[in-house]
Parts: sequence; structure tokens; C-alpha cells
Amino acid sequence: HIEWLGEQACVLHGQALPHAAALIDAFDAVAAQAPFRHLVTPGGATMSVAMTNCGPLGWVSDRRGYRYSPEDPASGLPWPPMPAVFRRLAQQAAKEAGFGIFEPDACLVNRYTPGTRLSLHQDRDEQDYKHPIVSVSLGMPATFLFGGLTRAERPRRILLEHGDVVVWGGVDRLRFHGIAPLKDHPHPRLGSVRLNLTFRRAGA
Ligand code: MD5
Ligand code: FE
Repeated sequence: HIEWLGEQACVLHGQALPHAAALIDAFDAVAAQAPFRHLVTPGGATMSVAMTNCGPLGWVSDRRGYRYSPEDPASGLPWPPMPAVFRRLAQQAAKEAGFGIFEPDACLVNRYTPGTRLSLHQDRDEQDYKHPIVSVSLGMPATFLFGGLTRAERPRRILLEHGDVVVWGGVDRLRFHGIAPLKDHPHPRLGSVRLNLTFRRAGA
């Protein structure tokens, strides 16, 4: 079922469930080519979330700033291709949420273990905010913090479970959001891990 969080933001509960096994299998090939790593923020802090990417562009952070890069800085090689099962799911979810044709060029994969958190932030590193963002949750459940357009607005807490897909764009595109520190509720397939796939149109 669809849960609307805003005018142009919703959770498609269980949308990825029929594809979960195929998504995880396809992801194993991505992680083999571009291993997870803990990026450093411009302020010098190491992120508790481990990250990798697939597709033409990947999100990276270092002392110089945040940006999208066509190469994996760890290897100097292009990011692994975006698996077809990833792209199809992202496109189907964007369509069901009312955004029409979505052509993602970046898939950021975030890996959470117990205690990992993602503090409240906005996604502002993309060229054009007119495109929606699609996020797929796999593995352990997490509490999603869904805030307003200012940091001062107190975020709503939404449980995201294995197979849930969040889509937002338009007037909700720049909402503050984050993930509360993860509790250990091991998942039968992934163990004490949550994976989040975030699909974006980052370039032109
Ligand atoms: C995660 N990742 O679960 C989250 C899910 C990120 C990130 O936030 O930047 O990698 S994406 C949830 C999200 C992103 C952008 C806007 C909104 C939610 N929103 O307005 O609700 O690893
Ligand atoms: Fe974000």
C-alpha cells in the first residue's frame, strides 16, 4: 500500500519484496567491483555509514567537498554498471508515485550496521532538483526521520522495513531527512545489515 508523507513524497510499502533476492544477488557483483568504504566529510569526520555506488555517476565525499564522480576514487575506474533489476524497480516506483519517466544516472548504496546513523541533511548535490529520488530499503528495519524544509522543523519518525521503497520529489525534494541509530534486529538473508539503494538523476 501507499503511505503519503507529503504532497509529493510517499512510501510504497513492500514494493521491492518480490525483487529482493534478485536485488541482493545483483548487488553482490557491485560490491565485488567497488567495495564499501567509509567516506570522510569536508569537516574531517568519518561517516558511520559505509558507501559504494553503481551507474554512470557516484556520490563521493572527501576533504574537498561532496560531489558526483564518474570514477571510483579508490580504483580510478568507472563505477560498476547499474543492474537492470535496480533500474527497473526505480523507474516503476517513480511512475507509481506519479513522477512519470525517471532515468536515474546514479545509485548510491548505503550500508548500516547496529549503531550506524545518518544525521539530518538535505540532498543538494544534484544538478537539477526537478527529478525525484527513489530509495529502496533492504535488510534490517530503520527509523527514517522525515523533516521539513528547515532544520528547525521536528522530523516525523517512519519505520522502513525490508522491501519498502520511498519516493519524493517536487515540493518535497529538499526536505531534511536522516536515519536514527540502527538497532540490532538481524535479517534472515542479510544478518545485522541494512542496505539502502538511493536512485538519483545527478547530472544533466
Ligand atoms: C538512507 N539515504 O536510508 C537514506 C535514505 C542519502 C540518504 O538520505 O542521502 O544517502 S534516502 C531518504 C531521503 C533522501 C532525500 C530526501 C528525502 C529522503 N526526503 O525528502 O524524505 O540511507
Ligand atoms: Fe539524503
